[in-house]
Amino acid sequence: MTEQKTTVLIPGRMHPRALERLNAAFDVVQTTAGAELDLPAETLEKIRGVATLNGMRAEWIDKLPNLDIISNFGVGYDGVDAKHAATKGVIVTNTPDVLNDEVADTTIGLLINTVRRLPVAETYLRAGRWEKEGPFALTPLSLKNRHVGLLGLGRIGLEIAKRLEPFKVKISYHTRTERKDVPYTYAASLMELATSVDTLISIIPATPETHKIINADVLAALGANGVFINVGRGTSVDEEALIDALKNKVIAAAGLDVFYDEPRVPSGLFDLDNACLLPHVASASVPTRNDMADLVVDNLVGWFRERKVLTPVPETPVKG
Ligand code: NAP
Ligand code: 8YV
Repeated sequence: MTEQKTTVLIPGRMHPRALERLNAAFDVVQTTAGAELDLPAETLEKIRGVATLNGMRAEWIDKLPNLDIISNFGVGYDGVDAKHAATKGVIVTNTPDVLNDEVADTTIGLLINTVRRLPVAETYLRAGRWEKEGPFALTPLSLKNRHVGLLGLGRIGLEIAKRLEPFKVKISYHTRTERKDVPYTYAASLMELATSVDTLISIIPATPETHKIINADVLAALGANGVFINVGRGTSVDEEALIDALKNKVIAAAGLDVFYDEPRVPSGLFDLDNACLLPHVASASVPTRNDMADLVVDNLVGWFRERKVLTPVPETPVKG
C-alpha cells in the first residue's frame, strides 16, 4: 500500500528548487494566485500546508478547514494575513536571515549607482558616446561626507549599517524602539531622522503603520542634496510625492528596488534621470534564492515530520 502524502497548496508561482523539493515530499496542488480559490471541496479539505510567494489572504485561509501552516517565500510577509491565520491556529513562517547579506550588498550597490550614476555612464559608453562626445559628465553627487539615515535597523538594516562603516559616512537610524547595542545615532521620529541626514535608506516592512510614511514633508526635510534609497517595501512611499520631489529637485536622487504596485512602475519615474530603478532584485541571486527556497520547504517538512518549524513569524501561535 502506498503511503498517503500530505497535501500542500501552491497558489501561483514558486521557486523551481522549492517546487522540486515540495513535489518530492508532498502531494502538491497548484493553482493560480487570482481572486478566487476555485478548487473542489474535497481538495480544499485535504490541504494542510501552503507554500506561497507572499500571497495568502484571509478569505483563502478561511476556505481551507484543515490548514496547519503557511510557509512564505520571503522575509516580508505583508501579503499573508498572519494575524487572521493566528486566530485560526494556523502557523506562518518566513525566510529571515538567509538573505541579509545579499540584500545589504545590493543596497550598497544601489546607493553607489544612484549617487555616481554608474548605470547611466555605462549606457553612455555602450552607445559609443565616449568616443564621439568625450568624457561622461562629472556627477554632482558623491558618497563622500554623507550622513546616512536608516529607516529600520533590524536584521537587514544592521547589515547595511555595518557595510556603510568603511565608507566613512555618518550613520543614524530610526526605529520605534531604540537599540542599545549599536554605535549609531538614534532619531526618535522619521522626521527627526530626515531632518538630520542627507541620505535616507528605507528597510522597513509593509504594515498599516508604515503606509506612505515617506511623504512630501519627509522628502522636503531630506533636502536638495538628499538621496533616498528604498529596499524595504514600495508601500512605505507616497510615490507621487517622490516623483514631484525628484522632478522639482526637492531631493537630488533616488534609488528604488521596490514599488507601490509591483510590477507596475509609474511612468513618471521612467522619465526621470535622477532615479535609479531596479525590478525588486535585492535578494535575487541563485545562491540566496536557493537558501530561501530551502527554508520554505524545511519549515513545511519540519512541521509535518516533527511538529517543529524553523522560522515562525511573531504573530504565529506556538504549537507543537
Ligand atoms: P526586521 O528584522 O523585522 O526589521 C524591521 C525593522 O523595521 C526593525 O528595525 C523595526 O524596528 C523597524 N520598523 C518596523 N516598523 C517600523 C515603523 N513603523 N517605524 C519605524 N521602524 C519600524 O526585518 P528585516 O529582515 O530586516 O526585513 C525588513 C523588510 O525588508 C522586510 O519586511 C521586507 O519587506 C523588506 N525586504 C525587501 C527585500 C527586497 O528584495 N527588496 C528583501 C528582503 C526584505 P522597530 O520594531 O523597533 O520599529
Ligand atoms: C523577494 C523580498 O524578492 O524577502 C522579501 O521580503 O522582498 C525578497 O527577498 C521576494 O520575497 C520574492 O518574491
